[in-house]
Amino acid sequence: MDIAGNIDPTPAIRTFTIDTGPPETLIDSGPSGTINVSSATFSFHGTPGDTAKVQCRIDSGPFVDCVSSQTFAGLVDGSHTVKFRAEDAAGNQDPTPATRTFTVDTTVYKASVKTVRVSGPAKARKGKKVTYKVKITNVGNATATGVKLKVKGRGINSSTSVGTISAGKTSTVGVKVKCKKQGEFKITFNVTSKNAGSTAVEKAIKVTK
Ligand SMILES: [Ca+2]
Repeated sequence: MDIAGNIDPTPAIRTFTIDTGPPETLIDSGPSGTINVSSATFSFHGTPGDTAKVQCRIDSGPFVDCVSSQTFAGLVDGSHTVKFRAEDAAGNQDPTPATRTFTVDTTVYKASVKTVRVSGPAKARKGKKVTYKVKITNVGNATATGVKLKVKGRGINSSTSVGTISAGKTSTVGVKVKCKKQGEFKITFNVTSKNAGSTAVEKAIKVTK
């Protein structure tokens, strides 16, 4: 306005935006809990939509620019933590990065009943019962399930359920067999399982009158 009271018809206007609100970061997908592979892929985004970029870090590494989806590879067995931090055009960073912790375990778990040891008599009388002690060892690193012991020979046919054998443990099974037939023959002790393979051991016996 001048002395005469005239108002400037074109007042000076400056438009600017004050942006002090940091964005929020959201993880859309990616592993949690325990995974059996050495890499992990995450998708994520910043909100609101004016997020200029997202930075990621894994474990004690630095925050670096990353784009969804991001794969972290070559992960060693153990616990890992990833963080995602959105940043807007004004440079405001999410003060509370989105965090996910997961565990990598690439150990291969397998049960194996390779070791079977049989002890018992080499001679018997016809019509009598003899007892064998069968030691079954699970040499694997996982529980063996559905373990069965089948004993077969001349006139001999029996099946015993052993059940489960823990990793690295031995189950001892006592089996009584009746020697119905005379002669020299072999008795087969066959161990089978649902997940730990099978193995057979033979033992010679002489059955007399
Ligand atoms: Ca946050």
